[in-house]
Amino acid sequence: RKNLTIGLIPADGIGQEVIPAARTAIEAVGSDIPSLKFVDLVAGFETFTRTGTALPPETVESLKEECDCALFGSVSSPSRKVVGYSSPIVALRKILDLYANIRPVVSAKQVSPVVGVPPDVDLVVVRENTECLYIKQEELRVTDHGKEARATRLITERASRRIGQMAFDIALNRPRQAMIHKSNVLSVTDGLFRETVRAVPDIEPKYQKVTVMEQLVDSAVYRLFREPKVFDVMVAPNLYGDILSDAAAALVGSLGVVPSVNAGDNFVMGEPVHGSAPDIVGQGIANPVASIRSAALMLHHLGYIKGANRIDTAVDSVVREAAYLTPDLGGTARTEDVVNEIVKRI
Ligand code: NAD
Ligand code: K
Ligand code: MN
Repeated sequence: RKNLTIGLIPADGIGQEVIPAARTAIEAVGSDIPSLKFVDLVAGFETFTRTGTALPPETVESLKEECDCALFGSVSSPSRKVVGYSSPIVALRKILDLYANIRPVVSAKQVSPVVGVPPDVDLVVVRENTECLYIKQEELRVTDHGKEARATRLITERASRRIGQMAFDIALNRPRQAMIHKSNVLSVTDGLFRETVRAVPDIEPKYQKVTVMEQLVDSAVYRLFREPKVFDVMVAPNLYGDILSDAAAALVGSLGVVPSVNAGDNFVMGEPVHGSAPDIVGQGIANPVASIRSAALMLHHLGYIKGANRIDTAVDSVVREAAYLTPDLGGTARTEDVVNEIVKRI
């Protein structure tokens, strides 16, 4: 690869604070990435209130035509329906066919100030990213007995198979794969997911060496808290994967350290798992680690292994020191202290 053009979409809230941090970290390994270029792009609720659309066509066009990959921050989606608004991140995953959301959740070793955090969590949530309840087909009608709301949940064989393949690929380097579902209740939808993922090794024998286990989603959350070490790769439909990764984030101390990539066959987008964190926005204390690690994960996915490893190694060493922990991890460091130190160590 000759050039690397990265679209930057900080979007709302602390996205504006942590995506510039991720950019700084990538620039610090710039010598490993020839012809690095950044393109600033807009999306989000603030963009919606300003322009009437949360995902301007120019942003989509630039991502498709100009960018090799992107970093997305976080969007502030209102809990109530706002006419004309629709989440740009859900739309982007669909438009760019980023069908897998890969979320490694790893304990930062020796984060001693974080009380009660088990030191040995090391798992990857592989979340299906295009369907399930996130197709957002909801309807509201008024009946004789009051309002009635319905949502359609879509599970297809195609999407289940490709997320299954992605998960088995990741599991080739790890001993175990757990399928998470609720097919005891939802035997048709989750049943199809389960059956399709289970059948992946029949199609591709190289996956037969992976040990497969299953766990219903509710008891999976319970077990995650009781004995996180049993989990390795967790593959799940969209909604369960979303919930599981936030739960797993609690185990490692904070959502502020958990990265992800949205990956498809032709594009990859790094994105911290957390949202726009309105409770801490503008205070300069957002933890930039999730975004910086998302940048490293994205570079790794693109084959820039050396640059990715340099970022990760620097982050590993910085989060070991109490002086560089932000308030979410029990410290008093500010975003810029952490970023400066990471860049220094890179
Ligand atoms: P959130 O992830 O924004 O925040 C949850 C808690 O974690 C808050 O206490 C927050 O301060 C803390 N936190 C999150 N990231 C942090 C960081 N980097 N450093 C320090 N602390 C951090 O979830 P929420 O409060 O449920 O949602 C807020 C908004 O974010 C909502 O509008 C929601 O729609 C949106 N959201 C967006 C995405 C996305 O962009 N993909 C994901 C989740 C939520
Ligand atoms: K996010
Ligand atoms: Mn989420």
